[in-house]
Amino acid sequence: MEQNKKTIFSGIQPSGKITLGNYLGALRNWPTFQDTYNAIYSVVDEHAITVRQNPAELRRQTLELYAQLIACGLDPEKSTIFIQSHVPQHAELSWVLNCYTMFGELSRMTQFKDKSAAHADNINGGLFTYPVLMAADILLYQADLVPVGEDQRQHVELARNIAQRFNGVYGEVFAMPEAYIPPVGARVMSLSEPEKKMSKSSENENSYILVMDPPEVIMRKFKRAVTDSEGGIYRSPEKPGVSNLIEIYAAVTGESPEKVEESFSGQGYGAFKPTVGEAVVEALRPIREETERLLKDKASLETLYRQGAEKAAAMAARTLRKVHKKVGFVSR
Ligand code: ATP
Ligand code: LTN
Repeated sequence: MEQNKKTIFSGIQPSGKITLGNYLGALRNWPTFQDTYNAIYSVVDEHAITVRQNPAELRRQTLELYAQLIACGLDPEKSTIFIQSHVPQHAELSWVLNCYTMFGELSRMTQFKDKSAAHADNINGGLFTYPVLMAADILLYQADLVPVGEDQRQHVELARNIAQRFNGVYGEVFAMPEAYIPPVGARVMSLSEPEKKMSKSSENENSYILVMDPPEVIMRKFKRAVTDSEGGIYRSPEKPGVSNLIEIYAAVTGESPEKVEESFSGQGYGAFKPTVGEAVVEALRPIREETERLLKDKASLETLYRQGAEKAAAMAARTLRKVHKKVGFVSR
């Protein structure tokens, strides 16, 4: 690890197959940091089990996601890429930080409220303390910057509060992390219910585009995307579906949303929807193909995630040792 570089950390859950929202809001931005930062990225399987997962699928999705991080341009030589459960320090620090996090703070987390409503039959302790494990992920690596989509801003804020509280008692143990929210694509909305964010754990598969969706499926989902009866191609709070399509198109083509509105003005949805679909197909094609290639070579993938976990654990162990000492645990 180079001492003069700042550290960046982010995580993504293998709780389903990744969506266009995950890609535009998070993954796509990650490779841009790997030359200028100590970049550390994790497939957070421990977070994923806060809602019930099918074990065989979780295992497959974890490997697929790991391959996708590389397919999106992360270089295991430059960045540290690992699977969360392979680095036990995350769960260990999480326990300590739980004792420095207030019940009231956790009760205010909007993701907890949303997920408790969505999984009313399984509101478990892990769902509640999810943000503490996320704080542990970030603070273990002394991360300065945390690139996430808009929905995670509140969790990063909580990680800062926990760090501040801990540092307030014990001195400068943790670096103060800051969220980095990308200027475009930070909140891709559902194609079927555009008032909600596009989510990989949605029950309705027409609501999301998966990075691994074949072109014809992507085209079909865009053609079915919910719009409105007014007909104009411009952004407005009254037109969440159309606004979302404009923003998706802008994000994948690199054009500004204003420019997109201008060039499609006067056209109907019948032409606009497939144009957005085609742009998305082309943006995702190289990632899908590279992921498929990487997944064929399980042995190489295994070498990579083992090396990643080793590198991560070396950094994490340093922070955990310090924390254990500060709180008064006898050294091992
Ligand atoms: P789940 O639906 O299971 O909660 P998710 O789709 O929200 O999962 P996460 O693994 O929780 O995905 O998030 C990975 C990253 O993707 C985070 O940085 C998150 O902010 C970002 N992200 C998730 N959904 C979107 C979205 N619709 N638009 C932009 N970014 C998103
Ligand atoms: N909670 C995040 C995933 C996540 C994460 C992290 C992101 C887990 N640990 C640490 C940034 C830093 C999510 O669901 N989007």
